[in-house]
Amino acid sequence: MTNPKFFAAQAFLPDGWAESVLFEVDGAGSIVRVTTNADPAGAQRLAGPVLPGMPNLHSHAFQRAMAGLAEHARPGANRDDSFWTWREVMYRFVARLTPEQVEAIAAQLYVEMLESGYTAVGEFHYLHHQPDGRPYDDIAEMSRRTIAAAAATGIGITQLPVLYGYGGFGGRKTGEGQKRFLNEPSRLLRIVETLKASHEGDPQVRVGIAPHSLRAVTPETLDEVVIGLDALDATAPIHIHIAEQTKEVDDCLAWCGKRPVEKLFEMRAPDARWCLVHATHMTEAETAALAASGAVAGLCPTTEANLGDGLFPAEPYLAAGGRWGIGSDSHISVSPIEDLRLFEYGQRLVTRRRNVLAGEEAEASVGRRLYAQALAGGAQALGRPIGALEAGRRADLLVLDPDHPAVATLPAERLLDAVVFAGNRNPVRDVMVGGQWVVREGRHRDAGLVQTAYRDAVSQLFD
Ligand code: NGQ
Ligand code: ZN
Repeated sequence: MTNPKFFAAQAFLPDGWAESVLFEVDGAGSIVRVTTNADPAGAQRLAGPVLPGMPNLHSHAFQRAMAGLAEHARPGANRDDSFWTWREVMYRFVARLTPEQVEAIAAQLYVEMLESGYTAVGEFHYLHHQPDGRPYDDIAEMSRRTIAAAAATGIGITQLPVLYGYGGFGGRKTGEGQKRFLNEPSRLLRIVETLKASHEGDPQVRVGIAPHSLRAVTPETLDEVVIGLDALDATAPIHIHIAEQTKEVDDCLAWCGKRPVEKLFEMRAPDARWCLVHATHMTEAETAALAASGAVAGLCPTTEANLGDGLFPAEPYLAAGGRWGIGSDSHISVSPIEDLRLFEYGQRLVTRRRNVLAGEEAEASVGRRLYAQALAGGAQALGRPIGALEAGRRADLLVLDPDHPAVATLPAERLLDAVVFAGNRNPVRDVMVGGQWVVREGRHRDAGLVQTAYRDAVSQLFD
């Protein structure tokens, strides 16, 4: 059988927009050749301009079903609702979830991600055990549920089983709401090992780890889990939440006299395998150190806004060449366009300037620069060959609706600005992941079935 070929009148390649582009895709779903100024003969014609699919580097899938549950002031709250009171709502929500519910919620979420243009997800997964804290018969049961939802819906996944052992800096005891999350490093590594064995050779699945935060591990357990991971896969991704809230910075200072990012660099020099999620509160020195490290900052602008975290120091970080990608995290919004737009708008609102995150000359287009950098950082953080339309990468692509007002009227060099800043109605028409069509004309192939299962699962929860 010959490889399928796809022809796009315009496509966003690593060097920029190109015309008359032919993609040849192999049977395993990878791009084997990209030809520009090509002849469309024998190829399937794509309906509009083509972009690489966006990696979503940070997800807690189950939180999709609680979006909207914590936007209501607590009785007598006196306006002191915060990240920490949101977390109490989240812990109550998580207390009863079954594996079946988690799978149904994840499938609904991944359908929404695919329809909005995300083609890969990093699942930062800490809901490991039964409601009373005992492991399931299969210790990897819950991880298998998100991976199964990814396989069923067609999104690529980097599963990141979370190490969670403590309830605060310096090895504090965990609380009641955290008991489903807990593992020793050795048991967490067994989960990683069994998942790796089950998905060996599957180009759609990668397995890494996520020490939850410096609140939930100690220097010793962090060392142990990273060394253990090295023995299984020395290049596997490592993600960690860090410096999201000012209270976290204060508590870290009280514990060790250093700030979280500063402390992590002292503990384990993060490099290109690492993704530091949020990294909101950094000094100039921490910002420069993270930018120089080659690690990725995992930014989740809509969740960070929703939770009242603060603003990432984006301007100095990008100026120093820092790498970053985006995640939808709590899924209060599931839209790469909205997250990229808010990333720039946060900067405009505080600096009272415009085009704050533009680069020099060739990178003067803010939409294009943000889209391109989020692709590169997301691909790196997820540890899979994605994020660019070139030979050797997965065939993960978005076909924009040629009739969308933001797409139809502007020249190629303005197209990503129009999509990011004016793509209010979703401009994504068709989505291919690993060479397979999963979304056609704006709708996922199983959207109806998945939504019915989601509604059933969630209505049991709220009974
Ligand atoms: C989480 N989410 O693990 O889901 C966290 C909250 C925590 C965000 N930080 C819990 N967005 O950090 O302790
Ligand atoms: Zn998170």
